[in-house]
Amino acid sequence: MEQREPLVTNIFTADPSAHVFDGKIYVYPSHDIPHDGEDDDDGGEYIMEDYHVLSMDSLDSACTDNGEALHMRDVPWVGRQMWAPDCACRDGKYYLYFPAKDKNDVFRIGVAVSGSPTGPFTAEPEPIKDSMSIDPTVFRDDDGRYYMYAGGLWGGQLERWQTGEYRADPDPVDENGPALGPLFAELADDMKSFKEKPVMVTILDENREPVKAGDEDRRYFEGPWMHKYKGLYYLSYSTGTTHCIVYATSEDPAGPFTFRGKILEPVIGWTTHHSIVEIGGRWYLFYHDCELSHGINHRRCVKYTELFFNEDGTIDTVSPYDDRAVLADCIDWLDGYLLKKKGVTKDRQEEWNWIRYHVGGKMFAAVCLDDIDRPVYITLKLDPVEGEFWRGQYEDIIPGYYMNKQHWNSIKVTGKVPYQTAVDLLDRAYLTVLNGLSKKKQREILGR
Ligand code: FUB
Repeated sequence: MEQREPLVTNIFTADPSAHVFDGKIYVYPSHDIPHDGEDDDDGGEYIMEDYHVLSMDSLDSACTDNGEALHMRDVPWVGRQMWAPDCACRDGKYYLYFPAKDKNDVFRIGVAVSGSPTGPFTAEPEPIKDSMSIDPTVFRDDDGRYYMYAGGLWGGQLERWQTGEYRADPDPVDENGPALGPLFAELADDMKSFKEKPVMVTILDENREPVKAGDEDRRYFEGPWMHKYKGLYYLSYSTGTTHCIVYATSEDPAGPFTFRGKILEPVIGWTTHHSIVEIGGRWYLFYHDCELSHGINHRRCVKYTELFFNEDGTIDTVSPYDDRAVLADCIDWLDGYLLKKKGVTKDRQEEWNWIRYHVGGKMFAAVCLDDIDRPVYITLKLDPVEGEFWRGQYEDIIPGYYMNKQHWNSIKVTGKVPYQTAVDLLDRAYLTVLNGLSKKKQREILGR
């Protein structure tokens, strides 16, 4: 599957919760139903009735829609609106956690069980005791304990639970007071109940003060996800009204968490919702947008892109519509792009682990691979003055990597050089070397 492209187009999908079970990738999305109704502040446009599980053998293979895995007709307590689900595996059984409004129009969280990650799932007759609100995600810690995080403001009804009891018409939340949620609870061994009633998790700012309810760039809105990286717990979530995915970290899965930064800039459409998963030693962000429907809020599509951690544990912000991820995945597109140019040949320099591109037998570009064959740099030849200019524009373009540093320049593929700039520089490198060949050789190559 291509990065930043819809995983499936036969149905509209959203809120992807991605997991690797037994070496295969499974995505548990919401299944958006197209209609012509209006949007409202309570998410009335999200009228979903069932779940489909998506699966892929690897990120390079096609994505399969495995069909209906659970429908609301088979869940006695559900009234309407089956929203963002997640799935956890324990002892060979798969537990699908899903929020839906009960017959009183109150969001609760249900669980359904299957022997297969793709279902069909059999739902428990009642929602999980003491569950409330939306967007459950279940995280399995290294010690085998399972924690649920959940909750969403506005249509997700979290405000109705701020006193601990349900109130259909709650007081407005004090903008200068601490923000609400998300909810946190450890699951009992049966995976169908909580060990204790859910509590609200605190997210702190840089002064170790709780993030305020009015701080819309940082306060929790909905869509929590938990992952662990180098022993640290990363709680990520949507900021709702400001449309970003952000994160906070803690050494304790129950928090408090300290706000760290932004993971994903706004996507096309009002909602944003994600998951983060390690696949084959690299990290990926699964998310949705409304590109497939040209911006209709309730017709979304799920996508993925690679995520990059810095040495200090911070996460690089993804700008969903620039093509940085394509650069990091550059071998296929380089082949497609460069081998179409006249006279271009390719070989592999085993000793250095480089893939080299030549014109007229002279190298003009190369991809330097690491010891597990991941691209690290694209190295290319430029006129020295031009090279100096571009190195001044981007700190991720450095003087030649193992090469004559006057003519050769290396673009760090996980850096911030835009895709189009890299393409333009490759074109220039090709012409630089082509123009340096004898006129006779040039005529042979160009067929003139
Ligand atoms: O898909 C319905 C709701 O939209 C989800 O529960 C929220 O996270 C938002 O994505």
